[in-house]
Parts: sequence; structure tokens; C-alpha cells
Amino acid sequence: MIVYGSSLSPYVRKVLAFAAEKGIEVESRPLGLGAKDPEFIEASPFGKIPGFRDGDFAISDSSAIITYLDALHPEPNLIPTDPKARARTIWYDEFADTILISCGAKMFFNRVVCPRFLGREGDLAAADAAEANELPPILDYLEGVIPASGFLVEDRLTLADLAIACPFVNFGHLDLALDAARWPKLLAYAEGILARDSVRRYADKESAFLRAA
Ligand SMILES: N[C@@H](CCC(=O)N[C@@H](CS)C(=O)NCC(=O)O)C(=O)O
Repeated sequence: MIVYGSSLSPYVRKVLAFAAEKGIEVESRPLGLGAKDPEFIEASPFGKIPGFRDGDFAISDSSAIITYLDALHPEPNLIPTDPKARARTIWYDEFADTILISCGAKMFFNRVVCPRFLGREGDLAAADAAEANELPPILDYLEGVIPASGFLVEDRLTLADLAIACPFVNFGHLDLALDAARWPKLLAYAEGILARDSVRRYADKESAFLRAA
């Protein structure tokens, strides 16, 4: 099985971490944005990462890929079967994909991807506005829902935790000074999930790559 796309993308990182937690071996092909590899384009017709291939089956979108991996390997269970817990897990995945990451992307794309990989200046005003205005209410929401167990759903690791914590790797790459007095539970929670080998193995490689790039 092949996962196309650099794990600097939180969508790609989420898929890779999900596979690792499941014990599924995947080959990571760290393509960057705009890659034209025909096998990748067949998997991801709009060129978005991650793309995915398992033999002649090719698909894109992190949540679609995760749905496939989960159906192939139901254990360990990372998407609860209880109706409410399952819906809550999908909410956090969706919240991460559409609200948390789209805010984070304004910072990561404009401050890191544009200058370092696309050879052009990013929109730094948009990045600053996202950090100052958009991010704090999102983090306030998360601070209010972090349970004492350190896991968002069913007091055990689920897809929800991987989805919510993965964008915090990008916040680390950005050296964001997140306020530990305002978001103490959230920051401790994220640190706990990011310490898992499934995420850390990719985050560490990314840090080394960014240092060398
Ligand atoms: N909903 C998609 C979003 C994927 C996505 O937007 N990936 C970004 C990288 S973080 C991308 O490929 N952007 C390039 C583009 O939009 O052309 C998923 O969950 O996989």
C-alpha cells in the first residue's frame, strides 16, 4: 500500500499515524504539492495530498483512505462502534479537517511552504491574522472538551485524537507560542498524543527535513 504526499501535510500525517496505530505497513512516498506523477494523479485527480494506492485500487482524501484501512483492518478499533461515540469521533475528524487545519494552513502555507518550497513570498498578513483572530477561539473550544483521560472519545485512543493532534505538529514546526495559561489541558493533551511513536516517527523526520531544507 502506498500513501502519496509529504507528511508535512497534517492530512497525510493523520493517515500515516492511523496506519501505524493499526499495525498496517504502508510505503510513504513524500510527494510535494503540485506533483505530476501519473500514479499519484490517478489516485488524486485534483492533485491533493494524501493520495493512496493498494494494487489497482486508488483513492484520495484522508478520511476516505482511513475508512478503507479501517474496513480492511478493524482491529485495534480506532473508530468506535457505539453510535454516539462513533458520531463524536467523526465530528472531531471533520472539525480537524475543515476548521483546525484550514486555519493552521494559512500560517504553515504562507510562512513555510511558500518561501521554502515554492520560491515565493507568502501572504504573511493572512498568516498573522489567522494566528491572532482565527486560532484562539478554535483552541478555546478544544480546551473546553479535553477529558481528564487524555483521550477525546471513550477514554482511549481513537481517530479523533490523531485527527486533532496532528495539526499541532505543524504548530510546532511554526514555533507558535501557544499560551499554556489559556490552554493548559489542550497543550498537555496534544503533547501526550504527539509523543506516541505513530506520530513522532513522522514529526521527527519532518523536523530534520525542515532543518536541512
Ligand atoms: N479533504 C482532503 C484535503 C487534502 C488537502 O487539501 N491537502 C492539501 C495539503 S495540506 C493539498 O493537497 N493542497 C494542494 C491543493 O489544494 O492544490 C483530505 O482530507 O485529504
